[in-house]
Amino acid sequence: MDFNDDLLKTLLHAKHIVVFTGAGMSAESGIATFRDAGTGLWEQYDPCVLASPQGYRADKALVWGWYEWRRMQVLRAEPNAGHLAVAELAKRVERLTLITQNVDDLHERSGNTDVVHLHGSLHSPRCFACARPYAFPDGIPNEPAGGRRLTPPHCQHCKGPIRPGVVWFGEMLSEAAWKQAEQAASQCDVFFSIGTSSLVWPAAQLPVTAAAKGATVIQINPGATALDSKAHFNLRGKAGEIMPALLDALPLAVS
Ligand code: BV8
Ligand code: ZN
Repeated sequence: MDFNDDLLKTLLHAKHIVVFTGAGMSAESGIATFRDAGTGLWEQYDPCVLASPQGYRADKALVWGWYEWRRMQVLRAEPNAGHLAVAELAKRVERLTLITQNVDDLHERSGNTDVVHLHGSLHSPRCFACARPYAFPDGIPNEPAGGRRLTPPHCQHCKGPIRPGVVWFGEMLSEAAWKQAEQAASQCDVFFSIGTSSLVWPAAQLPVTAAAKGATVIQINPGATALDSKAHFNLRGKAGEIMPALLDALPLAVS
């Protein structure tokens, strides 16, 4: 796979790279992207409604069953070549900030540390009423392929229903995570946007901020997205193919 010389030169001299990822980053690990996560029982529901406090209040068992089914997929999945290439890139550059919209832990499991989770994590459930953290029992949930309703467990302290530790639509992002992400986007000299449809705000603002501050924006996605017109390089293809090829094209010491 050939890459544009300017792109390689920019990477070679990069002092601070931001890698911003979405659900497409985990697609090659067999995890349905957010837009496709509504299969089986959830086919008839809009994921943006299921992923909201209103959706949870309306039918806790439907939503909790969806998240347990997704958590099962994540626990059964392995990081893919794209995750591993991002972890390798972090070793080669002076400074890399990894920001993800994903609620899985595949970046951590491929060796990245200090991952900024803008939308929370499947692995940190908490009480819907008193917000106390809830500890999952060991093991992998064994959810039927087509999915099922599953009544959520209850908080030991106040008996409130347990909810996923993710940021739902209509909920605020963690102040600290957002501040860290905005700062990195404003200071970096290269901003990768990998596997995101760039439709969810305020996360979708990050590459726009980076470009406005003079960073080179590189997008990796097999399809067209809302970011196409603002990215300096649009690499059409899968993260698990393009990222390893890009690392191969770079000499070992990037900067
Ligand atoms: C908020 C956790 C303040 C849950 C998620 C303007 C400003 C601020 C807010 C808004 C705004 N306009 C609208 C809003 C409201 C809303 C919003 O953005 N709505 C959208 C739908 C228009 N935003 C919010 O509510 C946010 N909160 O702003 O707080 C506030 C408070 C109150 C009232 C107003 C404002 C909170 C948003 C967080 C939602 N939570 N996740 C869960 O996961 O269940 S977002 C969810 O979508 C996932 O995190 C997912 O990662 C994310 C984004 O989707 P993508 O990652 O892009 O995934 P998608 O499936 O869309 O696309 C996959 C892509 O991968 C595709 O492009 C595909 O081509 C590509 N791909 C496929 N295979 C591969 C690949 N790429 C590479 N390689 C491959 N192999
Ligand atoms: Zn509680």
